[in-house]
Amino acid sequence: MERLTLHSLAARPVSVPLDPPLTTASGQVPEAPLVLIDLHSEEGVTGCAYLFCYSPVVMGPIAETLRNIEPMVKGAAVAPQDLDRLLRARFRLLGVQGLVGMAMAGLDMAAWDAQAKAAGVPLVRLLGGAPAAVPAYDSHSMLTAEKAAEAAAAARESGFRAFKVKIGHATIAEDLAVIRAVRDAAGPDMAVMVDYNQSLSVPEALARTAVLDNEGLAWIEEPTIAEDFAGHAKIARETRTAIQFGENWWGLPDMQKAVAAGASDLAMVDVMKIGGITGWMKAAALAEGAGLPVSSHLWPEVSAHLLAVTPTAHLVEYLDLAAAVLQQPAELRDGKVLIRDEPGSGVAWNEAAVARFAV
Ligand code: SMN
Ligand code: MG
Repeated sequence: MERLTLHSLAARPVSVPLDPPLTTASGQVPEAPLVLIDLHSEEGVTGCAYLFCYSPVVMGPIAETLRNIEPMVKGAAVAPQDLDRLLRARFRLLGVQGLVGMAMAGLDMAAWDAQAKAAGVPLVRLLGGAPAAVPAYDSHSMLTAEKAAEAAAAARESGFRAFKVKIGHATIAEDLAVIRAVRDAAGPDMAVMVDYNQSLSVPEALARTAVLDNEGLAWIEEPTIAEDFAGHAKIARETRTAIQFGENWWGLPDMQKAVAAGASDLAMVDVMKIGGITGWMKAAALAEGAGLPVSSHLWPEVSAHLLAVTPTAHLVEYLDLAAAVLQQPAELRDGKVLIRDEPGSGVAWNEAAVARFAV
């Protein structure tokens, strides 16, 4: 790693319109509330990263948290492991989940981006891998059967071999109608996944997965609330279809508890909540040890680099919520996300768009 000294942090809240709004069984996200981070080094290299805040309520507080962290790290080496250790010590009493964890993950992602840019290599090479085309799945909102069929047909046309739709409609019959419309439109070769976004009680999930087990799905995601590891484990034990889970794990402790509980058959790692690039690499090792295939959650451009060095890599989620403010959104070819052989993690701002969506 290059010798870089942290000079300053900039944190800019932007709200990116989503058309159509992201719709899940647990709520809608009409606009993507992001915080864009620029980590400026004294040597003139700037690392970039963004945070997805889920709710606009926390955009300002997270940006403010990053500004308040700046004096703690100003003058420090842009060394992700050291920064992580320093901030964990500072926040030992508070704990590093929630807003602080999100801010720390953003700092980590920006630090790794700065290091990759300073070294003149893509993040994947800094991590010991090489640019690749990473298999992806086309990830969609909760849709009507008709809209889901249209999206699935378009996904097949553009070369995707895997497709996810969110479900959790009022009845299992409505869920089935969507799944069968997707299957009809996408054909038998398409892997089809569904995402309940935590919307079912355990008994309701058991009732619904008993029916879905006959639909040949590649995975059923987050059937019950994210904090209920035992509930997910019960559903995983009693469901033949693979249970996908993990986008809401706050760091390695949550993942370790989930693995110990046998909560799922697959692991979905969110590069922000897991603790940035540094957290992801620990999660990848834990997943390898536990034999869990790893898929990513959001951040398709960064996650492609990470999956290319993840031993049990499965699929990158193609759902690009920050595309409107990125100079180069994730590049797709034949159902795969391409890792560009260019310096950094793939995050750089389209400043005109940032100005347009600034909050
Ligand atoms: C999801 C949830 C919340 C915001 C974006 C996406 C979803 C997914 O659970 O798996 O993409
Ligand atoms: Mg999900």
